[in-house]
Amino acid sequence: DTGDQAGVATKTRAKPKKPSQYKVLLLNDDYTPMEFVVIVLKRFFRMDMEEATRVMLHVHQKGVGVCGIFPYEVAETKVNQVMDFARQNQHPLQCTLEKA
Ligand code: NFA
Repeated sequence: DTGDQAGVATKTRAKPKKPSQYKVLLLNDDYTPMEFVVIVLKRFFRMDMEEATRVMLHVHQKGVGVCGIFPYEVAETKVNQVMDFARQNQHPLQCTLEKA
């Protein structure tokens, strides 16, 4: 530190920052079957049946819900996996990122 006040440390050094965290959000739509959303939450977010059902119903009722919070690269991978899986099965399910 190069603080000019005696005994007062100032923040001059580069401080390692925690990697920023991102929420992975699932959006409601009128067409994706509820069972498919539960499968997605179990497969990509390692939820059990009870938690997957709770999160699916939350998204269904509120319009949006959080599947999990991850470092950016992990969150981006999850979004891509969900979007690919939905597309392969011809469902319009949408998944996105938001800074936590
Ligand atoms: N709203 C969808 C339905 O009634 C279910 C759904 C829930 C879709 C959560 C997307 C996300 N079939």
